[in-house]
Amino acid sequence: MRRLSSASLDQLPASTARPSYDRDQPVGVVHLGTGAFHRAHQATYFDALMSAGETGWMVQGASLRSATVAEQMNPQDGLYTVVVREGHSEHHQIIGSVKGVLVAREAPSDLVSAMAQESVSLVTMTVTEKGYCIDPATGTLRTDDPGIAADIGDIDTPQTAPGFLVAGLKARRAAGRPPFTVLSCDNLPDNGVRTRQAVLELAGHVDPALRDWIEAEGAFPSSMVDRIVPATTEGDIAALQASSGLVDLAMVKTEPFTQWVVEDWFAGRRPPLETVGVQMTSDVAAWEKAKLRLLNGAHSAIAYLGGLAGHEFVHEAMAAPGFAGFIDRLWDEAEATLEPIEGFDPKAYRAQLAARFNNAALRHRTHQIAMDGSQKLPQRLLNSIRDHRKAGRPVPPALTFAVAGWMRWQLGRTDAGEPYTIDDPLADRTVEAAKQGARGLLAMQDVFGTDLIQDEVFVERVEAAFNLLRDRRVSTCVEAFPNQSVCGGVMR
Ligand code: CS2
Repeated sequence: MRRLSSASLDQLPASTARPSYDRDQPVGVVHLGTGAFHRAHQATYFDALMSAGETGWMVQGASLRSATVAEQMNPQDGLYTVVVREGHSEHHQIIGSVKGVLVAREAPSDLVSAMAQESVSLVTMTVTEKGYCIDPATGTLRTDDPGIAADIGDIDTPQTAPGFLVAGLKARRAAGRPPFTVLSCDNLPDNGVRTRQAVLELAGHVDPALRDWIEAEGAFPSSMVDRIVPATTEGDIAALQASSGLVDLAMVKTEPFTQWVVEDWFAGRRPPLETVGVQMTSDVAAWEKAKLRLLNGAHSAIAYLGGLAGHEFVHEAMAAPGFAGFIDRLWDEAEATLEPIEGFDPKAYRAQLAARFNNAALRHRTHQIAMDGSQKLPQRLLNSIRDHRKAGRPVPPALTFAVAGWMRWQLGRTDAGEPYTIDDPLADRTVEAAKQGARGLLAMQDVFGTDLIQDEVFVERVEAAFNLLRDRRVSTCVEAFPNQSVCGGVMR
């Protein structure tokens, strides 16, 4: 069976949308981390820009470690299908904005050279929370990370995302070119601020003059990104092949919804993203906070509690007894920590989120979201709890219950006794700590900071919830959550 590529595009069914522009144009963007999320999100905006007649916004993709994405995309000339699913409807669009994918580990200097090209004015990145090599609790660069330590020793052969940014900026300065804008597209609060801090700190170790130049000339806008992109399965590829007649190993599946809010702070040429639906603003932080606490906070709660209760997919967990009510309660608590945003209606947003989570056609696996929990917990759940406590309010029960769900997840077995792998950079430590109970986990300062363990009421509540989730069935606990007789002494 033939592979999707420039040469086979004309074999696709007429209903499949495809690039209308000439793809032979300069690269304006380098993207670090060309995973499914990037392909379903940022790359589609650059595709829309070029479809609208803008030129020079092709994306040079890069994977920092694995060659898998390069193997999926390069034989396809960077082309791939975005499959948008909702209910029984399905829409297929070929995206043409990605030129190809470099594997940084195999050829680090090729990626540095790509970043230093004159036509490039933007480096975007989706390297996941752990890719920033920062301490999740404090947001500072982890100089004890082996990759960062290696980058400090030899910045010209970088290994980490901050390392590549510093090496790319160093090469531009040496070539007498202005810096590129660094646009983080990961689910981190103040992602631009954090990226800038990590880059400046690393550059300071390497060359203080380079650090000063980046500080003075560089731009690190924050951004909020949103689109649910479940991992592609072999079944998805086979189904697409059956309808399109071509094999597309780089396809992604997603929902109709997409949102991108970008801080308007650019060094050099700036893509007119506002013409393709991006919200350009001077303040992203409030949007990011709302999205992290409402969408991602609920996602993580569903992942741990739903996963433990044996639900494979988000929509299945949402339909299980007690879950939707529990998530609504969690949203009440998270919403209470948000400041008003112009153009943001929490009630409508929550209703839309519930509908998105109920999109059964997505088949979004709870285990996918459960990954890397230690890196996600602070911004998704813990900071909301902190805000309640700082405001002198009671311990918020649903948020606390969700944190206890993450703790219970570290025990490695579902309600039915099925074992699973805990996919987390700190798994060795979380698994050991969970054996000591909730307090063992709370002592992990890189997750919980130093404040929460001193909040005795919170500690008692989360410990009681953890013990409950450990000793009874998780499904029963969620169902009984609002019920005083089961959760009364514990959660109220
Ligand atoms: C999810 C996110 O896997 C996860 O942790 O919560 O990837 C989520 O689907 C996106 O942030 C939606 O924009």
